[in-house]
Amino acid sequence: MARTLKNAEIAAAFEELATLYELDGAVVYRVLAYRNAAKSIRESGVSVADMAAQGRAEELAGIGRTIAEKIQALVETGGIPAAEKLKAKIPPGLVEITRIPGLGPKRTRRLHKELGIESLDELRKAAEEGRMRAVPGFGTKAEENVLAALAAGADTHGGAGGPPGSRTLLSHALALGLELLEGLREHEAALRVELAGSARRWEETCKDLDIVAAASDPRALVKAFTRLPAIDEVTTSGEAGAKAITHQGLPVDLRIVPEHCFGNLLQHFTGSARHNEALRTEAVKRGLHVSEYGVTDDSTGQTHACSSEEEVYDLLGMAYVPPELRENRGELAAAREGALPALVRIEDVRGDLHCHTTASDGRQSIRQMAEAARGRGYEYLAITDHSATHGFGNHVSPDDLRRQIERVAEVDGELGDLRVLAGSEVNVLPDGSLDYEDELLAELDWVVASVHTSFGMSESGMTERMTTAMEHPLVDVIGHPTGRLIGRREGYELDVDRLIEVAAQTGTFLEINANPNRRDLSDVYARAAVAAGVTIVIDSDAHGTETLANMRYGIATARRAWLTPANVANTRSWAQLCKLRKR
Ligand code: DGT
Ligand code: CA
Ligand code: CA
Ligand code: ZN
Repeated sequence: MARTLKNAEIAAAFEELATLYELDGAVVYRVLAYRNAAKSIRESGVSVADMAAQGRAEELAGIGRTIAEKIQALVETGGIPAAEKLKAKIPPGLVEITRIPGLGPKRTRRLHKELGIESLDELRKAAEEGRMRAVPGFGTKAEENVLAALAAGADTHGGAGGPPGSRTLLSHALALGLELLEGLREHEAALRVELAGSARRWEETCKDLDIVAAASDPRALVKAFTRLPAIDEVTTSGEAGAKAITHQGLPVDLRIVPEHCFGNLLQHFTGSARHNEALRTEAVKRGLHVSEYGVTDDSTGQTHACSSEEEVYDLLGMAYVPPELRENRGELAAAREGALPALVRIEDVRGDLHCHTTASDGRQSIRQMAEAARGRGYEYLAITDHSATHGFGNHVSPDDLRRQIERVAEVDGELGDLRVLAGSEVNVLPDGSLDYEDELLAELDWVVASVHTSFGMSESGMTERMTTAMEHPLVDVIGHPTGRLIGRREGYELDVDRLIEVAAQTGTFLEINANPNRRDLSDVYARAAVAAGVTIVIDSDAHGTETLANMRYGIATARRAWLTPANVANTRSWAQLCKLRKR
């Protein structure tokens, strides 16, 4: 039998199939179906090939019968018949062209149709000779981008799956990490099992997962680990632990440690390396030597093993440092002086002030979102659908918004103990104006202003645009202020220091958008904002009831930013929050 295909390989085959269909001009929903299938396969925690071999592929999220059959064919024969057919008719060079940043299947198709381009070489020539700009939607900038991408070797990278060494978004890593923890904790040999490393510090992305465990029978626990359904391949394994790779391609480091020094090892493997290095340097000044196995007093030569992390910090004369702060950003001095902040916790959040419904690009109704918010114990929820000019999904015309305000009031009446607020996520237009009239905005309880278009402005233009929006008396908060998408898109050109300064001057709140792809403001910027006197709002930006729970990633960013409940507007009651805002 052939080698079992990895999830990433199967996902890449469906990614390619979607691209081939799109190049062929297939209807949009078909292309989307294969793209979604590819995503679902890549993120699957179990082996998709094994599921297919057992005839169970349809049990996977997003996989129906047609796609299940294609997976089966791919696993058995090494190819998907529909893809082979398309490959026979579409020049192979076109698929390569779609991988160039800024092109993609739709634009590649247009270049093919208008200029007859079928290969990277022909593309390069067309760009060099200035022929691309004759095609609608392409200009000299597009030609420059193509030449730059080709020079940078964009054509040599594989397509789907991301380059090797790419980092995994925390939400994906954490979901896997918690599943692995659960699997390990269930085992009879497990005494203690904890997540360490960047995932425990709630960083934005993780290179790998680190797990620290103590076991009554280390070999048995390691063996159980290598057999967990999430594990694809075991790289090394022994009494001290194992290194493995999950089906999603995320490496996992399991270390088994003696229980009496569990605290030392957990502290060591939680890191960060920067924090630990500073910690050790500081300890040496006090005549102490910190290692993975204990804290040694240089004068007596005695080593204290610590079963808890609290003991480690205590021996060094410091308060316990929460993992989110362990980045060597001043936490050691604060811990020594007893000046660590009382960090904001998820339980402190009393409401969510940014979410979407089917009125724009959300998946549920106002009523459903409100019930879910009440289920989370919130006191208030602002419904903030996209405004009139938003480019995706439905948009809310001024008349739609007036009806929405009425509907929100109805739901608010129906849900006695939850305050449902009528809001909007209003687009900030390139000149800094908003896309509803002031009279209409004045009828809203809550206004989020965000940039969703014209990302390509100059730094001064974009900063001016945001400044103008913040000077508007009815703008309560700037949504996802820098516009970055973690691992995918840098924020737009923006003078963030100036943004923060004007937010402080105008009394405009700045958002920590809790979507794990955004976490915008970042920890560093949020800390700077609070230092400058800005109040933060942490929002889920949920597009469905289940993503209200993304609030935890916003809280994580806030904690990494050293924020206390007082720095966060929505730890207050709605009445108290209203006193704090500028209007
Ligand atoms: P990552 O994996 O890049 O997302 O970030 P971490 O922090 O999880 O890094 P990783 O997995 O390389 O190592 C886990 C922890 O082990 C790290 O946070 C601290 C500790 N560690 C690793 N290498 C070193 C080192 O060279 N020196 C010190 N002091 N600690 C280290
Ligand atoms: Ca790690
Ligand atoms: Ca590691
Ligand atoms: Zn939004």
